[in-house]
Amino acid sequence: MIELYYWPTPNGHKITMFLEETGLPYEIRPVDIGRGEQFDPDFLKIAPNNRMPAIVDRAPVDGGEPVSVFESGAILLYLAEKTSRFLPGDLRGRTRVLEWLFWQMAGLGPMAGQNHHFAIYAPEKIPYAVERYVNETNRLYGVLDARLAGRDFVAGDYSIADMACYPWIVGHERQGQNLDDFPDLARWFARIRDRPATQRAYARGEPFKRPAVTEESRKILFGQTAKSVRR
Ligand SMILES: N[C@@H](CCC(=O)N[C@@H](CS)C(=O)NCC(=O)O)C(=O)O
Repeated sequence: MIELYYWPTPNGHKITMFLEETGLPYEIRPVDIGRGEQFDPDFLKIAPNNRMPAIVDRAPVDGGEPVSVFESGAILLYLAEKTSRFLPGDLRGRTRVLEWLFWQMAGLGPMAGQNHHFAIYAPEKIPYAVERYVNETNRLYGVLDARLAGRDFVAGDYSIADMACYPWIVGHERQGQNLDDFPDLARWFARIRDRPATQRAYARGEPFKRPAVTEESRKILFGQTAKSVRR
């Protein structure tokens, strides 16, 4: 049984997408990030960066003590290795998947996240910041579109690299992007959206949906300093 510390955001959806594809048994432990549950001392023990998702695997393959993992890329990799699914075993195939997984973790996710922040949530609209992140998101969409020319998936068969990227493309409209400008990306997007496991993964998030950012959650989410995690 996998315990999944989760909230229905792009990084959370990555993990339910994997779990629904594989059928690994899991239980959701909601972490309401708008209410500050990411600062719960017990959660910080497994996720010291006060961000979800995180998992605890109570039946690791080595038969030892439970294993906890934070960071969505590390979780996807851990689960792929545990199940031998969605990550090729050969040197070349594995390397391609990992480079696109890391590309998402270091580029698409953080840049699209800053895009959301400055374009939607920032109380003051700073044109330079909005333009910077909308343009950078646009560049990254272009990179992905080019990669997908003549390919069904980012790196060989459907893999953890696709699962990492997809949830960050779901918000294309709020990121100021038009999928019509990226035809290969648009086809890939529809291909993954229509997978039954993707539909089930997003449905798992529905009961937890709340208004995106309220006055209360704004203070919790956007006012963090080192003091927020000091114990
Ligand atoms: N690099 C991390 C990022 C995770 C992340 O940013 N999670 C957000 C929601 S998408 C979160 O938990 N935010 C809580 C907060 O900002 O305090 C990962 O991929 O797991």
